[in-house]
Amino acid sequence: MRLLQFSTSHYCRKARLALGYKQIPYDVENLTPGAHVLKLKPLTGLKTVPVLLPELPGEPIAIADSTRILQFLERYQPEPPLFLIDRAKQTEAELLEDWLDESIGTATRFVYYDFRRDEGKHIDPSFASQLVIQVVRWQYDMNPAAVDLARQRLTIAIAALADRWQSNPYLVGDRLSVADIAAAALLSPLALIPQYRQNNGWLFERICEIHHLCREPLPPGLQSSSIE
Ligand SMILES: N[C@@H](CCC(=O)N[C@@H](CS)C(=O)NCC(=O)O)C(=O)O
Repeated sequence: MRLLQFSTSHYCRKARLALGYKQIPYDVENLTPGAHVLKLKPLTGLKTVPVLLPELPGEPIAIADSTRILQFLERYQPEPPLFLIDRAKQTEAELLEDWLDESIGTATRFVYYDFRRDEGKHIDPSFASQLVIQVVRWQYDMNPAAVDLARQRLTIAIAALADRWQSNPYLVGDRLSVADIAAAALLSPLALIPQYRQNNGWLFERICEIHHLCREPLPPGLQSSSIE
């Protein structure tokens, strides 16, 4: 299998966590932002990564969207399962996954890129990096009002996740689910932002645990921390 990705994308991290959990061998192909559209549009009709190319007879050529990729992986290799046996719990996990994908992953992106152009500029002050940050901010229309809304959304999300994750290793039920994978990936960029790190140690502990379970290298900011 081949994963088309941007190396820094938190949605691509979500796909890698699932591949790692199931121990499915795969190669990655890192696309160049901008030029990626030329490759992806004809393949999937969309312009986002991750895209999985199963490269297997009888399987689709390309699967776009992290949620679809997780569904495909569950069908292709059911063990170890990412879907919960209890139907109601699985639906709850899918709802959380969708909320994390559609709302929280985007809010994280807004807050993260705002940080990287301001207090976090020292992480990579190079012209090339700051140019990418400016382009992404322009692409997603990241103005101060939108960043403020995103911050508020993250505050509510972290409080909601705390109710589940602080006292239980899993967000739903007693096993890893698509909800845990989505949360671990889509909130991981916050590990570089001191304000989030200082106030939510439990969150980054869970993110590390899930990366270990999935045999995926820890995200930037957690790589050599005491949490590890
Ligand atoms: N819902 C999609 C979102 C993926 C997504 O937003 N990917 C971003 C990278 S983090 C992307 O490919 N952006 C490029 C573009 O929109 O042209 C998923 O879960 O796969």
